[in-house]
Amino acid sequence: MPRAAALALLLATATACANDVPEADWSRGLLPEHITTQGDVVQGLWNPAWIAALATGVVVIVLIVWAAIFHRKRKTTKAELPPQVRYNLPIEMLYTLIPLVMVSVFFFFTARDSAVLTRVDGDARVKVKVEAFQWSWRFTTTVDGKTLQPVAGMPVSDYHQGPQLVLPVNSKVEFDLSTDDVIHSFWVPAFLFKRDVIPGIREDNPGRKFEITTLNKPEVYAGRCAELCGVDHSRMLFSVKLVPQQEFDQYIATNQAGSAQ
Ligand SMILES: [Cu+2]
Repeated sequence: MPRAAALALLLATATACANDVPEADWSRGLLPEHITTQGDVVQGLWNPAWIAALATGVVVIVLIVWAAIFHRKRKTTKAELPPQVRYNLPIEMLYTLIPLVMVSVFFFFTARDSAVLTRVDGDARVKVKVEAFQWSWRFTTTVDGKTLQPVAGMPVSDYHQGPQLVLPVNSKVEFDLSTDDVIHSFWVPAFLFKRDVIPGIREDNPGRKFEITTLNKPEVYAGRCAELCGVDHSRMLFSVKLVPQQEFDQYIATNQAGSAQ
C-alpha cells in the first residue's frame, strides 16, 4: 500500500513537472505536434529516416544472428582454421556500394529539406526581433512596418509566466535573432526547429534569420533556451501564443509603440 501511494505521488509530480513537455506520439516519431508548415517538412524527413534506419537495423541484426547460429565452430571438428577466403569481389563491391547509396539518399533529402527550412523570402508581414539575454528574451514585433511595444521577460519556472510572443495563425513570420552576451538557442518545440543565437553576428547575416508559416492551431506553446548559457538557463522560458487574425489585430491596436498603456 505505501508503494502504491508512492507511485501515485510520483505520477502526480511527474505530470505536474512536465507542464511544458508536449505530448509525444509514436505516429509522429515522438515529435510534438507541429504548428508550422515547415514542421510538415521536418516530420516528412524524420519519419522515413527512422523507418530506413530501423529497416537497416533489422537486416543487420538478422545477419548477425544468422551468422552466430549457423556459422559456429562445430564441437566435433578439431581445432583448425576455417577455409580462408580472399578477394570476393562481388561482396566487396556490395558492402562498399550499399552504404554509399544509403548515405547519398540521406544526404539528398537532408540537403533538400535544409534548403527549404532555412530559406528566407523576406516578404513576411510579421517580423519578430528576438533578443536573448541572460536569462530571458525580448521580443519586438513589427507588422506591416509598424513596430509594437517590446515584450521582455525575466527568469521563471513556468513558461506561462515568461515573456509571451503573440502571432497570428496562417501567417508568415520572420525571426531575427541576436544577443549581446553569450550563446543562447531559440527553441519552440512545436516549431520542430531551433536556432542558436550567437553574439557578434552581423545584422545582414542570413544565419540570424529564419521564417515560419503558422498553421491554424490557436493555442499557447512553450519555448525555451536550448543552449546552456549560465546559472538561470533552465528558467529562460517563454511562450508563443497563436491567435486568430482578428484577435491579432486587436493585439496590434493595444500594443503599438507610443500608445498609452
Ligand atoms: Cu540562454
